[in-house]
Amino acid sequence: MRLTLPPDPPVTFTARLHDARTATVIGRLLGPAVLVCFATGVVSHYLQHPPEWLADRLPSHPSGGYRVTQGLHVASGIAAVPLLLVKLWVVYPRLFAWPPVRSPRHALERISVAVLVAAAVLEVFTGLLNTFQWYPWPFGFVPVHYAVAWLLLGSLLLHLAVQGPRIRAHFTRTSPGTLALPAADAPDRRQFLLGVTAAVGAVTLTTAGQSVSALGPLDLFAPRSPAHGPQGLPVNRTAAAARVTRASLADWRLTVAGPRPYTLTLDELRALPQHEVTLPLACVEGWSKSARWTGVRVRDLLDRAGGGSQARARVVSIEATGAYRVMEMGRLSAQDPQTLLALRLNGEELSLDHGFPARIIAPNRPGVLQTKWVGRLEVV
Ligand SMILES: Nc1nc2c(c(=O)[nH]1)N[C@H]1C(S)=C(S)[C@@H](COP(=O)(O)O)O[C@H]1N2
Ligand SMILES: [Mo]
Repeated sequence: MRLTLPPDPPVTFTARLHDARTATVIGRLLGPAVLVCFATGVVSHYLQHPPEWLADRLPSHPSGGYRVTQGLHVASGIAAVPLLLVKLWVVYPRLFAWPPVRSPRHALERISVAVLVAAAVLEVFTGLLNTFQWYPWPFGFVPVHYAVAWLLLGSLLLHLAVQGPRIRAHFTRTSPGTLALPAADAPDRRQFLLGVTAAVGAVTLTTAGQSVSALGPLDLFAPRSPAHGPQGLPVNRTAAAARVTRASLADWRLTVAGPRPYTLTLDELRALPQHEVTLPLACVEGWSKSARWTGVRVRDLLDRAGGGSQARARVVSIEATGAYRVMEMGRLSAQDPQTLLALRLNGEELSLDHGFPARIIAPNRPGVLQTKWVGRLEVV
């Protein structure tokens, strides 16, 4: 019986950059970016949605911890965008490999790569658009971004295992196996990688200024500049968007619920011992900014309602609707002496957009949990 040869591939790729060495070198950058992004993303998720056993153990220190982890999350995610595009460009000729499936094992490998690519693209796409607060999809951002992160991690680990021998062979220039590649690749690849590094450096440097103040002057493309906003601080959701007006606050009282409930007027709050802290506001979208806050310790308010030293808190905003109207705070945060019901920001009374008459500021917490326009505190 005569064997017929398979037809030639529809396209031939002669470019030398589409080889395993280039794919490995890009992977050496993309892999760590994805892993850092994953780890810091899990931190962010558990700070915002802790399971019951964790809620009272979430550390309130270091006070700027979330600023660092979320800054890294967004920066590594942004760096992953050009790296992912380049990686796909390097390996795309394999899409046209012939025959498309050589064996059951090969078929599984291709399916796992398809899942990896789909998860990676979906993850950076949803994350990037979230930094612009743009949600052009019918599903909730948080659950999907979180679930796809695990899918991405799983398919990445599988990919690393399957490609292990190849990665080892091409990991360094002196790895066994690398010598088999045509030496003529070297200058091309060096220039290519230089370009990729420059692109990644450029997108990182022109966006990291949203959380690294030293890079502020280079902050050209981040959706929000920490330098702009009333009282030297950006505003995420304005009072107008939350439908909070001076008029709606005319009869404002702080209600503190607990075994010994009470209410306070703003003047009564101002008459209580005031404390000053310097703490950053660190938005999940990536911007952060440190500010000086003055107000009453949350633990003192809870204590007066009969909370005791183990109390946690629930905080309710006067805002009628909105995802961040009700916030829960575990014991370590509620009892931290730096956790304030703040009345003043950078030496001035809070502006309406920053949460007048009173807002929460707490160490090592995501911005979404720094509740503005607080109307009610509950001992839990
Ligand atoms: N009541 C209420 N508090 C809120 C929000 C909100 O939408 N409603 N947004 C949160 C988010 S996402 C952030 S980042 C911070 C921003 O605070 P700022 O607007 O004072 O900078 O407020 C938080 N507090
Ligand atoms: Mo935020």
